[in-house]
Amino acid sequence: MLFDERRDLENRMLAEGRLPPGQSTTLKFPVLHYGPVPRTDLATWNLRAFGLVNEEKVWTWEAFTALPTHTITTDIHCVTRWSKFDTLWEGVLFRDIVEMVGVKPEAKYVIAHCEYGYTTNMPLDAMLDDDVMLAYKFDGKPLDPDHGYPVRTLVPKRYFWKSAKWVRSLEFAEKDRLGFWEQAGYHNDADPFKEQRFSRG
Ligand SMILES: Nc1nc2c(c(=O)[nH]1)N[C@H]1C(S)=C(S)[C@@H](COP(=O)(O)O)O[C@H]1N2
Ligand SMILES: [Mo]
Repeated sequence: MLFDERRDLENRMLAEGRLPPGQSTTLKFPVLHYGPVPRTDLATWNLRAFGLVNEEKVWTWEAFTALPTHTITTDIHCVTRWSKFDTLWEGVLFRDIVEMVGVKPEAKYVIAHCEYGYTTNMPLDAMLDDDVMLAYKFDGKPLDPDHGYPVRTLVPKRYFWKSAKWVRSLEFAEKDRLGFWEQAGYHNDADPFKEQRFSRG
């Protein structure tokens, strides 16, 4: 029964061109990360934007959740070969953050820094896409601790390791700097439809 439901969905997504090569469908929401799940106290939590910006900013939880939000429904693809369709997220658009801090023209890359030192890097251009956000709700509810509570980045057009859980700061940089999985041999671009899983070498 569950198998049929999953197989039907998979065939439909394949027909619609939404299932990237080498992926299969999941109806669950798997949890994947390196290291422990942080315990966050919203009273002391903050989010910082720094580097090549006109004005560094720090948002408390109160200030961050007062910013305008957007909701998006999108597909997510993990390099470990599962894809999940029509996931519903709410948060602050990354481009709105960029607007608020005023990014300098030399800034070409964004490095997301998370609790316990996880990082992931992205070109600034790609982060300005209208589906990239700092998400703090999934399916209308606060994120689960396992899935990045209180805030994660969401970069749906890349493999899911580019979506940084427990994000605490956003660095704007002139030069690219490989993040945690990128240093471990994952592909720097991570486009699921080009199957950019691992870097050559
Ligand atoms: N801070 C942090 N974010 C992270 C990771 C991590 O280890 N630490 N793992 C990444 C990987 S490899 C994946 S596949 C997704 C998994 O997100 P999920 O657990 O919500 O499915 O988170 C990404 N973000
Ligand atoms: Mo992953």
